[in-house]
Amino acid sequence: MDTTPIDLGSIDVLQVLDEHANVDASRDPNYERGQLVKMHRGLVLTRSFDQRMLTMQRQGEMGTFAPNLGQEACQLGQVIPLTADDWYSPSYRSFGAQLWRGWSIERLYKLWAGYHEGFPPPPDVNDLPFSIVIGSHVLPAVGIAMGMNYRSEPNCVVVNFGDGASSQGAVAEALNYAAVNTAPVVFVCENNGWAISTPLSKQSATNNLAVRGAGFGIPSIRVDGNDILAMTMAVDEAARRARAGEGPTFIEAVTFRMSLHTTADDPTVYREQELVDPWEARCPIVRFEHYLQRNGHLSQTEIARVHEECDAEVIAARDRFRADAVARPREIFDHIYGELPPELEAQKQAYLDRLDQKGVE
Ligand SMILES: Cc1ncc(C[n+]2csc(CCOP(=O)(O)OP(=O)(O)O)c2C)c(N)n1
Ligand SMILES: [Mg+2]
Repeated sequence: MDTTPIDLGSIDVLQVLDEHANVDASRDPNYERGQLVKMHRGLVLTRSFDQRMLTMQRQGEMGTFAPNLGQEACQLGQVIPLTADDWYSPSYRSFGAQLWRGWSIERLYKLWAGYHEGFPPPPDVNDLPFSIVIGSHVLPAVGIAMGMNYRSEPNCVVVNFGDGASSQGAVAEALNYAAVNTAPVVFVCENNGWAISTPLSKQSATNNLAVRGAGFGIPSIRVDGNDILAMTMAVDEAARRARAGEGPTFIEAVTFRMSLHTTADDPTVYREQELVDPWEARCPIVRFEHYLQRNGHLSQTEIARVHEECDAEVIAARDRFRADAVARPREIFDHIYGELPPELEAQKQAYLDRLDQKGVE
């Protein structure tokens, strides 16, 4: 099992399970059955949630939503090796990782439906709220890692950002600062091929984004992002290095955005289906299920049951969300400023008057 980060010039793709679920035995981490079953459940729950959210958005229950179809392994693998004392700084597409870290399904429903109760991370979960401002959250993640350095805490921070974000200046500054100061941070660049309608080829002259980490002197590695075992191993090794005071690692997770950028997007107007089709065969969940079956960890019947149970779990959470989520339109000015600036105070008054006129509570 060789997960040693590789120098610029020899950056390679780490893969344990190939597209046909054949295992590179020299790299198989041989996780225990209990861990493998938990990982599988996490993948399936992520997909069930994704599909339910899309339906709920189309039925008017969610404001918007950023699906992660096909990126489930990449997302879970980046947090599976973390402890509760490590920190995670997600992007808006990271709900699979959030579910694994301890966010409840109801909290995520509330978040995407616009209820402020859904936004704060749950108590005792060391996560930041996700960032929508592309790349901006990578700098504070390095800041948290520097805090660990100053306090000699043996922990690390994982921060996740996209291929598009990797072209932002803030990300370059974060990489450089972390490298120079040996910050215990794991940069996970989730290269899903697209930044909304912009393909990687239009925003990067190299299709190997791991060189962006290596260029700053950070040990960097490319990983098959649709291979849950490879992702988990790579992040585990990077987290171990970070906690041991050996500084940052840059992981380029190569995957593909199978679905919409967000529910406001229609990819059929800018990309051909032929580009998407080959990735169907690389489905991270099907691949892992073949592995589990071949190794006698789960039967076909047990796998089907996990899918049913996860679907039932997201439906039950939806029903609790519906019962609990009561719109309170009078609060919409209340959660940003401690003291409202005068122009917003005037807007608030006008808005409240209008609610009064319409008889809205
Ligand atoms: C600073 C900034 N610029 C532009 C946008 C608009 N925007 C939202 S998502 C996105 C694309 C991001 O692509 P990528 O980083 O590859 O992440 P992905 O959506 O593929 O997960 C852009 C340009 C933004 N949110 N923030
Ligand atoms: Mg992208």
